[in-house]
Amino acid sequence: MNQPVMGGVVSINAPTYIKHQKLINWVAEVAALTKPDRIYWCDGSQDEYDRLCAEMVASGTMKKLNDAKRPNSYLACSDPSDVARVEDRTFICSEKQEDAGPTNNWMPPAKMRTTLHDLFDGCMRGRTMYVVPFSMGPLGSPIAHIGVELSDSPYVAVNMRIMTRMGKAVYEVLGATGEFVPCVHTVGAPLAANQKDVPWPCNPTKYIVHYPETREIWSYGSGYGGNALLGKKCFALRIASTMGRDQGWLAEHMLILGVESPEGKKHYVAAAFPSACGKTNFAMLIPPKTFEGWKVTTIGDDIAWIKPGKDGRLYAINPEAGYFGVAPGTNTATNSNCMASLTANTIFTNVALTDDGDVWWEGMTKQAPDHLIDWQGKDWTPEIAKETGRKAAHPNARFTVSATQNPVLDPAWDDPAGVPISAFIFGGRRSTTVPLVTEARNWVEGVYMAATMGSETTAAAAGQQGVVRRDPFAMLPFMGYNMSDYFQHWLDMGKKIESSGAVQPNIYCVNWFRTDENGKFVWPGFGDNMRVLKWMLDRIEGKANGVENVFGTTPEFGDLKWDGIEFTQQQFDRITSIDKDAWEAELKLHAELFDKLKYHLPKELEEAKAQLEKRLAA
Ligand code: O2Y
Ligand code: MN
Repeated sequence: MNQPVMGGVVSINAPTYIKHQKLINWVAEVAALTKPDRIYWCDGSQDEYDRLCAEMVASGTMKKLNDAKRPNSYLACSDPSDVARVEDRTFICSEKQEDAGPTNNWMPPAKMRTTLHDLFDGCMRGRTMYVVPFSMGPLGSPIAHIGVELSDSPYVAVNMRIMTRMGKAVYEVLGATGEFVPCVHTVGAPLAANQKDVPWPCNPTKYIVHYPETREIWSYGSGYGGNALLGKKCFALRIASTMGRDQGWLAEHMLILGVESPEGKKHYVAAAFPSACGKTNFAMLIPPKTFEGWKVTTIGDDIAWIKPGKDGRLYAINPEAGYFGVAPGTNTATNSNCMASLTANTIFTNVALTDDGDVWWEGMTKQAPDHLIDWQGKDWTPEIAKETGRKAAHPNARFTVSATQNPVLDPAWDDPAGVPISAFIFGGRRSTTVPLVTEARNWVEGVYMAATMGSETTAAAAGQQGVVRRDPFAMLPFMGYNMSDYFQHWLDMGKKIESSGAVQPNIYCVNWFRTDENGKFVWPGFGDNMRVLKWMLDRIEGKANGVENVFGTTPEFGDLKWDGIEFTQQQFDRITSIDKDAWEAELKLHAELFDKLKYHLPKELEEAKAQLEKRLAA
């Protein structure tokens, strides 16, 4: 049954259905370095998932929730030091520093390899190394790619089963010689003989390392989210963006949704927002009741892989198979489709535990339960929260759930051909300055809008919150190469579509987050974003008006459908007005960004900026 290959002390015991000798040799090599006690080859079955979860319940890593409340669901609470992506420990190790660019941490690959070699030497002692084969995208799709993650975390193995197409079938697609992205992950906490484990092993030293030229990922010290589930940000964005540059496609931090009109006309749009700007909510949007017959369906909530089709149009897949969404703030009013997705078969991380064995987080219900065990295992009551400000759930608490539990999952979500993209939307969290919606007049203007996006920071990444940071294309933490070369790649893709004779997708810039003098959001957001979406689709169909201004084309009050909401012209003006002084200041920030990115910065973008400045001054 097995093909034993000795790699150091541990027996490799690769299953005989794996025909890929290079993969087996690589597993042996990594095992020889990391020295796990055992190697386990994941098959992706339900039995395996249940068994690994039961083992984690026994070891204290997870709690099983009350089956009567939330069947087959679990709660994991991380070490308090390991709660978010660690951008300052994330490295792009290209041979040349300018290929990583000024927005990425960089170290020469040879130097990083030496550092990591020492850290990985024996790092899995006392643990099991899980071999996790996964496909990003529908198995065998021409838009999909394969990865294999070696991890000493069973939490990673079970989360990868939800987040990707994980298991045996991947080896069939790989065959004897197929390409895969090798991903090595360790929590960095080897166990000495008889040493008792902790519920969430991790290491204060963290490295999230990408080698774009050899397409490898090495992650050390964290068991959390994007640091550890290497198919997500590391592969599907950082490594895939470099693959896209080299192969002529796009790997983007974008949700993909389908919108169907009452007449049955359907469009797919892809939308980029920085972390924790409500991408999951937008992807599962429920139109207002007055939008009878309009349907919004989800292809993906976080990442899009987009390749040109034979007809020259862009076709997108969601490379993921599940959602790793932010729990706090999610409720039946903000995202009832999401809440419906979470009723069973879900892994929760860093939310609070109720006395009857269910979960709770801030914003889940209007009234908090009288008593909870918070994400750090401490008693929590509303009174304690009032006195201390202590949250029951960590602000970056997450759920991991299969896409198939989403009641509005698009029928084409698993289509290997992908879906044609009619529009790109770029948005940020801006309390001032940026209007509700603007349509770019052409591809270059759209790329300029996306390149200069800014957003107020949130809890999704470690670091200061609430400050505006430039986040081009919402890709700042996820770019695998030089940002200016990426802008050029987008410009080239636009030209490629144009020269094929296909219609380029429209490009829009949106901002749901402008506030009034009391700091309250003026735009209701959530389902009401449908009003903006409808205007975009009507524009694509040539059915809606707009007015040209300094930055592009925007709707007038009467161009949006207002049935079912009391929203005044005055409120509309408040979120669409263009403050000349604010924009002069904003353009100075664009200039600062362009100065930082001056190496290889496309001339077209500098020209677009000069034209904007001219129009603003007129
Ligand atoms: O990956 C994490 O640890 C949390 S951040 C995250 C999770 C899911 C989707 N997007 C993000 C993000 O930061 O953009
Ligand atoms: Mn994201």
